[in-house]
Amino acid sequence: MAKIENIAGRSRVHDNPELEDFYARLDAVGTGALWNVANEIEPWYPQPKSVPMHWRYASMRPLVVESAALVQGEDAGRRVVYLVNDGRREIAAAVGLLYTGIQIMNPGESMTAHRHAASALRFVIEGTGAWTIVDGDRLEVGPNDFAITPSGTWHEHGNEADDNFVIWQDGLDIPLVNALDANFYEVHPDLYQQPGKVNNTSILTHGSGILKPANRNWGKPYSPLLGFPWEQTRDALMQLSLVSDGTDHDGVIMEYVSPHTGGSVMPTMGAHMQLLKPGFESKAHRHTGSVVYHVAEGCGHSVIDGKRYDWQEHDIFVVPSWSWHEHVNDDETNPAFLFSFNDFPMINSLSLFVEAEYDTNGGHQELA
Ligand code: GTQ
Repeated sequence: MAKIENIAGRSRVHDNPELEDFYARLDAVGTGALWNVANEIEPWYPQPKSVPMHWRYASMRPLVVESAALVQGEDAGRRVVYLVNDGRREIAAAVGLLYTGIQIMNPGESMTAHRHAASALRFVIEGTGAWTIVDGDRLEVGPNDFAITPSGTWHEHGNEADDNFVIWQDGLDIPLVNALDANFYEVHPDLYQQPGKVNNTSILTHGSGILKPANRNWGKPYSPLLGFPWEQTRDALMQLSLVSDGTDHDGVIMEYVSPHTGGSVMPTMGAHMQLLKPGFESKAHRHTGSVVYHVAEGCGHSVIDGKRYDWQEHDIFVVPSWSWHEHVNDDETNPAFLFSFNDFPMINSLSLFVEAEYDTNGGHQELA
């Protein structure tokens, strides 16, 4: 049944027996009448299937820990509990075309190496001893560190601690790459990579934050820096917060960037860390592009499409494209830190970014 909109320029064709007969004959030759679907497939503004959602770490953690005893890492490939958006179950997305999950590794455990066309990122939640080898570079990561395994890179993960789990959040663009019918997957021919002699090579080479090695070419479409340590990240935000209040909508916010280009770390997904000063209340806005948030430190709440979500450390919540949202740090003494990853590099490269500011008079204004 066509969605009728009685507006000039929109589809307003009512069914009748003659047309129904015509539609049946169109269908029989693999065609259809655009006017029956036009108002659906060309909405006035984005109509995401994803809904705002909030997953409490306190609810997920016991189940994630249970999975570590129930399933062998080598049988699962990766032992991950993934986050399902109520509106996107069929494509395993947490929001939009972004996937996210919580991965747990037992002490001493390691996973086999593989690569895929989808790009991946990690945000470490808890545990020492985590490592990931990305194209031979063995990267050591700890709580609140951010790391990337770009499209096509061999990667495998492990936990060398004797007595603690490692739990981290994975973020991938699997639903996007599948929507484009462009996904490939390969298991490493030797099952495990041979790491280089020096650990954390990408950080030692590209991680200074102020200097760039001279005379070095980098021909790949992603950041040569693969790991972004928390201490350096937190310091950068704290320092910026001494001289800036940041933006009305996000507070003090910085993007993790490729030191080679100054742009997003990967071509499909970008990531930010933001600091909400004690008591900070953002203004509401909305924009195209989907965002997955992870509470790195502190507590507060966000209002997404009119509903309040109170968050604590390591909770995850999502803001679908074009949803109104605002963030509040409920603590009057301590800053709150929100890690987030997004599809902005895609939205921007396709010139599809649109932002609007919430107008308390009821309407909204498009921002230039
Ligand atoms: O580690 O590459 O959570 O391929 C889901 C799919 C993690 C990974 C996930 C993956 C990975």
